[in-house]
Amino acid sequence: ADAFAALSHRWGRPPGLLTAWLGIPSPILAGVVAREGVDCVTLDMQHGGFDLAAAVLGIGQVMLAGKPALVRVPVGDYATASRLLDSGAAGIIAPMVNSVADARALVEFTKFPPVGARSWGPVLAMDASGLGPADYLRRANGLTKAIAMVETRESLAALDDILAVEGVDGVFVGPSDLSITLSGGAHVDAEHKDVDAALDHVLARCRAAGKAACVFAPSGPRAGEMRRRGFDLVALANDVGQVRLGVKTMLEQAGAA
Ligand code: 3PY
Ligand code: MG
Repeated sequence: ADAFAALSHRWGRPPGLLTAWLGIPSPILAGVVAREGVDCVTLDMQHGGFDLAAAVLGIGQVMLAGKPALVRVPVGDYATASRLLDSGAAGIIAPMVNSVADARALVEFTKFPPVGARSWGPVLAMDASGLGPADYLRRANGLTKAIAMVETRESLAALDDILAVEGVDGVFVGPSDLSITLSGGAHVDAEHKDVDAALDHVLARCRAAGKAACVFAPSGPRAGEMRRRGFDLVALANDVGQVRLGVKTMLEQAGAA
């Protein structure tokens, strides 16, 4: 149960967790990154290239490194969320959760009764965690996290009701989509002052509800700032940015840039 417990023990407690965020659909890369100092690794099936097979293999590699794997599913694809939990994902990030109905659908597929209606079949999750069926059934709703993305005006308006849905463990702000919706499509700016004000609001409402506040950060410095502000889980930009930064840094070190 180590990789699950590593997430659930620290969930909602400072200091905030830092997650890598991968779109390049390589299970091997997921394992490499997991062995660095990150707290967890998120595989992105919404905008990244991960399909179900690559995500299942990636979850395995991340767990082999002793770290929890989170997966962002495609919009509304809650059936896939169940399959990823069956494979050992420690949490699901669901994009564009705009209403209580969306939040309830997420919970239905990610939590066992009586909270939700998740179907039984956690074969790899039990194998990797060492939990037998009775323990997995008893503990899964607490060990695995259902995280609803708040990244539209509708979602912000429904925030308190979404946070009140039993089984929603936290919300995750998508600052880029939020900047688009808040500006009526005029710009995409993850660090715009309107987004910043919304971030404070989400953090305060999460605190009031006793649930975790998570956020995507487009850069390392911004990730540090979000963590200091009190976010419980912060995504460290993405794999493409990290590879670019690595190449640039090494070129500089080689005196070639
Ligand atoms: C957003 O900023 O909209 C996200 O979904 C984070 O990747
Ligand atoms: Mg988004």
